[in-house]
Amino acid sequence: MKFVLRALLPLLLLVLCQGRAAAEDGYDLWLRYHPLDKAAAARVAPQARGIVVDTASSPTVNAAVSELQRGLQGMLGKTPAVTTRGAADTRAAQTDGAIVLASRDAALRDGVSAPDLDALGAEGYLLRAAKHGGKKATIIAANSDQGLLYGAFAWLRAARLGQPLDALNEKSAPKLQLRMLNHWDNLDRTVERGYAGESIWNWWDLPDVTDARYTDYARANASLGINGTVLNNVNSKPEILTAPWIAKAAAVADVLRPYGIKVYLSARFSTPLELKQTQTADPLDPQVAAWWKAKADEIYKAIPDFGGFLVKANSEGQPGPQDYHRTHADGANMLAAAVAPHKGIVMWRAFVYAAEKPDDRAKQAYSEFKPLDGKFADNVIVQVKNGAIDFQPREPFHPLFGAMDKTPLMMEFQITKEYLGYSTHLAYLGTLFEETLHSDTRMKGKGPTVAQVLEDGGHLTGMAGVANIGSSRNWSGSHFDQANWYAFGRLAWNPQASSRDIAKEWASLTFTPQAADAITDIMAESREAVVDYMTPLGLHHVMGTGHHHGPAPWVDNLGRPDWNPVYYHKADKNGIGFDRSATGSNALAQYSPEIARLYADPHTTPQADLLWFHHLPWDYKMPSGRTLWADMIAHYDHGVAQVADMQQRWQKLKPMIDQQRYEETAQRLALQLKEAQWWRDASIAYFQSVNGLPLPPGVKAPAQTLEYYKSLRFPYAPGHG
Ligand code: GCW
Repeated sequence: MKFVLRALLPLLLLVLCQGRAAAEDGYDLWLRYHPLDKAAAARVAPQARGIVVDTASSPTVNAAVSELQRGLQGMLGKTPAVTTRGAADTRAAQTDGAIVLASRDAALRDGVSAPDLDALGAEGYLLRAAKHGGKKATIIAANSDQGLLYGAFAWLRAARLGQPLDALNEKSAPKLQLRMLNHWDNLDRTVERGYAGESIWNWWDLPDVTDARYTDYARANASLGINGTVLNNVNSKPEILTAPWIAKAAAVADVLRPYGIKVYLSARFSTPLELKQTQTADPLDPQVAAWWKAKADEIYKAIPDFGGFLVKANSEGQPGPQDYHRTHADGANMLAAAVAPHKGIVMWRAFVYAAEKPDDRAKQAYSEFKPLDGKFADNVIVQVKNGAIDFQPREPFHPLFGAMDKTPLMMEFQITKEYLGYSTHLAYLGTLFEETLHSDTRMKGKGPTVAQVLEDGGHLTGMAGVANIGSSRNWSGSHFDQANWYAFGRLAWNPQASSRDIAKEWASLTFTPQAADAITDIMAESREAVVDYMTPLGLHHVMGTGHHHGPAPWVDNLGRPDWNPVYYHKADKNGIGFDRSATGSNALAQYSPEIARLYADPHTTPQADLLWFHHLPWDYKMPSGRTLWADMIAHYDHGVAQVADMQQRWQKLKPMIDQQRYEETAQRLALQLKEAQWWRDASIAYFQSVNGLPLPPGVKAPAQTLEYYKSLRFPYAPGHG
């Protein structure tokens, strides 16, 4: 027996070790409650001797308790005892070091002031080292169960980030009301612009089978304060609003509800007509309005806290009110009236452009929505993409921000990286989000910034992120793409937070505090690297047709002018760039007079947006002293060099990162380097074929001919139909 054991021991150890390594597949996200080292455990354990639930029990409170238990079990290897109301006197003397989940009343008894609690609003929380029943304790207080849940996550975060738990005094309340994911998930489980496997929603098995992953999804989102999710693609199908699918959505809603996450659906404007239940989808037709009212009633019966509808109308071929010569406001208000009795809302997208209109695509949303300012019902919020074209690696902020005084606007960011290298390129989007949010609209001299516009939006405020979540084991397709989900959630809670702080926090929680600074440095430079090797100096939309993978600045033969890269860069023998000043499309006039004035002159236009607003000669003198052509090339080269740099920095971190996540990231960085080089080479080869200029001295010629780059095809690229 002994001998057998001894012989088996190495095998056993191997299995155990592999078991541990396998746990490092990224599934745990930033909620990775691994055993703390000795010093950290000595700091945390005395502050977590018990959990006291000084509030009435509810599914949400239970979720908070079980998260604390899970976290403490993971970090300390033991679960503290829980004292609940009813079962015991929760105010009776405990030992020092309990975590107390305190309702408003309980918090007042523990000495938290009413104004402090008032400041938390409906969803905020407070963490404070105080006394409870005469003993030292940490009070987690809130005005709602949801606030307590957020507080529990915040305490766990503080514990893992090494904050002094015995001196906690943190108050936090969300600055926006709607903190929302938008899934572009189709009913067949494909995901438009999804690079992380199939849809997380297993529609086929629902409603009878609810994947355990839905609960982990809810935990991850609640840990960031995300409180809403649109389950299906904005390119929506009528079926989603039929009884079987409402039942499926209801089953998901049941799982998410304890975590404070409401379910919303994308509605196709022509649904009643396509289901052959009305003769038209005209929003002013009483029969149509009645159909939507009845439909809303039906949905609310199944999902009493249903959030409402998200609508993409009259954009890229989707039906909408304009099909009946009605306005976006007519359409939105009709739907809004249907959900209003249930306190539902309508999020109406401003991402509209039409091929028939010869005007600059960047101007169309503003042109259509600005005249409608003040015409939307109270429960409508207009959802505006961060920039006026389409989720490019860099765009100036959308001119609608700051221009709609009487209409609440919410931000739409894209978390999934449709245009920034899918889930293979490492690009931290926190810096992109922050850049837009910090942009100064200069509508009132100095300010408001886009973040302030969002926060002052009126009685509805919000931010949406197009999700990068799928059924892939690590959720987002790559480990670093998890950071983009994280950053979105943290910025939706506080749009003025620093992307660098968020990156560091994420890196500490997801990897290890020892590597956090180095990882943060990689992240901080990563998105600018993408801009440099793909679209430097304000270039945009030069990606491959349809799938948007790789460079294709040469494409000029698509059905509509504004689908062609040549439409966006307008390069010819003499120069390059889109003139959006008064001599061109004058999109600049949609911004505040001060921005319009500043950007009218290429010399006072930020270099990063130069070719977005100006068409300039190839020999235009840049502040660097180089010509525009030489400067562009320098940017391409810099982008490639940055990726090489990121790769080397990652290699140095090897001893600090578990093997699986190290390798998976290293492989992607190697691929990114190849693709960055491809972007650089193909772009230079093409633009050189247009301008006929020699390469500046010392610049390496592209590795292949332009014909070679043009010949590449990607019919099976993911995320695209
Ligand atoms: O970014 C573009 C995408 C489309 C998307 C559209 C939109 C859902 O290429 O795939 O459709 O924007 O935002 O509606």
